[in-house]
Amino acid sequence: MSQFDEKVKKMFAVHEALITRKNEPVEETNGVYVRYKYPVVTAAHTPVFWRYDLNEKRNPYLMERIGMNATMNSGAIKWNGKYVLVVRVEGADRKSFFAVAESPNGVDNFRFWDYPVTMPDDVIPATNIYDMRLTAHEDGWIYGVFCVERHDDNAPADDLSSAMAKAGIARTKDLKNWERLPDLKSGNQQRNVVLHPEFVNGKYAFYTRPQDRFIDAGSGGGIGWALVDDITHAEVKEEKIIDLRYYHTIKEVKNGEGPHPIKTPAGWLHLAHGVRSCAAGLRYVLYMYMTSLEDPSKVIVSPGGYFMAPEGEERVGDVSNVLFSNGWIADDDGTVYIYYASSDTRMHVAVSTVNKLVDYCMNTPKDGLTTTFSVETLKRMIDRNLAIMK
Ligand code: M1P
Repeated sequence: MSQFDEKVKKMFAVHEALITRKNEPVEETNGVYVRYKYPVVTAAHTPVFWRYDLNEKRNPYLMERIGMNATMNSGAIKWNGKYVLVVRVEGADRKSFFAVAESPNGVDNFRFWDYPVTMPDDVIPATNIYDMRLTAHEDGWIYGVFCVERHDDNAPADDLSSAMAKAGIARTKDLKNWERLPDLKSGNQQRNVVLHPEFVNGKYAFYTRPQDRFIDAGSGGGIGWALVDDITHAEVKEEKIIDLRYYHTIKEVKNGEGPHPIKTPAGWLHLAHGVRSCAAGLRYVLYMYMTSLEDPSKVIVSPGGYFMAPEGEERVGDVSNVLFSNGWIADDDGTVYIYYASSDTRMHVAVSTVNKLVDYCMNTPKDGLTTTFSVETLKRMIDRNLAIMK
């Protein structure tokens, strides 16, 4: 075997060892969920044949030709018995694209399909697309709703950073062939838009996140809700804010819906991200809330504080101090696989159950918005516990 072939063989073996490595639950700390030790998808999980030209004549030094920078913010769905992620892969050229990775058990052995997703363009092509939320809708289609980013042509000529965010919509039956629908029409910029899985009053329902500017949510007060008659020409005509931002909370600066909510007998279970500002920059954490079965836009419980925050090596990456989730899978036995990205760099999984998550939502004290309220809440817990401990 030539030296080149040996190097190629070794590279494939190292890659195979990485993607087939058994994952391990980390000892439970808070009783709500269990994190898994190893990230489930990293840039190194992308196929060797995406990154290296394997022809010795064209690539005698066996150099990486197409670099992959990150694998993050992934939509998730149980599909043909497999745990499937539509991963946001970001190349070294900063362009994100979607690629499907599937696992037989949800916690390890995620393997990418051979080709990335070919996403058709809308009328005006986008520069970048990312953060797909997958919804198997009761109309029979699987929808992918994602952020579509284009340069803001109204910005001064020397400003090459200003951009416009919109929600792109596409649908599929097989996760391979995607039909692109027109972008969601809206009076403001939108990111973190999510399609609710059921019709509401006979209409498609979207969770929205109106924002004045590309980065700042500005006057967009939080997670919004809009009903749409025709998904093939989706337009936000009326939008109401259902989960508001508040001063001195984990979602003071911004928030955004995560994956579509999970239906439970107690209500719709929601996972979202909240953003606050600090001297180190923005801090993104995950939080939960529940809405009513009768009216999915009506919040019924809002546990205070964060559900998950970046820990250990999760805290460091391309955009440090960030947890972000746009995918989870609820199995028929009630197990919930929460897929989350850390610091815009890699994908992880944490596992819980529907019952535990509902219990968490129902019994975590709300954020009373002041220190006094928090201390009184804490004192009540101490009183009750000391009475038991006596
Ligand atoms: O960098 C953190 C996240 O920032 C954005 O989220 P949001 O619009 O809520 O601020 C998104 O670009 C997301 O992809 C990214 O992970």
